[in-house]
Amino acid sequence: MEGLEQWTKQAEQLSSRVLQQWKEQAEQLSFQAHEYLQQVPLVQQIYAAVALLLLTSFLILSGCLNAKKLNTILLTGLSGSGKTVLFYQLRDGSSHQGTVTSMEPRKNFANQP
Ligand SMILES: Nc1nc2c(ncn2[C@@H]2O[C@H](COP(=O)(O)OP(=O)(O)OP(=O)(O)O)[C@@H](O)[C@H]2O)c(=O)[nH]1
Ligand SMILES: [Mg+2]
Repeated sequence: MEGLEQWTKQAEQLSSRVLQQWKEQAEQLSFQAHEYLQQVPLVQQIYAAVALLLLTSFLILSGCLNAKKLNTILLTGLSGSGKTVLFYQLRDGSSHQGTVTSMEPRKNFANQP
């Protein structure tokens, strides 16, 4: 038991050290990016932003146009709410009376071993 606690403490220390390193690296990178961006003229920044906007719009539009139409639907609802009847009506238009509930609650559940 003591070994497990020690191992957990070591793992926590290691993960916090790794996270600290990642945080420092991210801060350094963001600082470098900021320095670099300040050297780029404003006009070029605007061109880059517009190009990025156009590219994103193009990708979203082409994704929407080429999206395949799936023939899958998901029926959800409480037990006995009419999912099976609705399924049969969608499938062949039959009313399919006398459906059987898929799940019956277990009786005397608390007494079961
Ligand atoms: N009056 C009326 N009864 C309905 C309607 N839809 C379903 N029922 C009845 O409700 C009962 C339960 O319908 P099911 O389709 O079996 O319900 P379910 O959602 O599949 O139930 P589970 O399989 O237990 O999840 C059946 O006796 C149906 O005949 C409806 O629109 N109106
Ligand atoms: Mg059902």
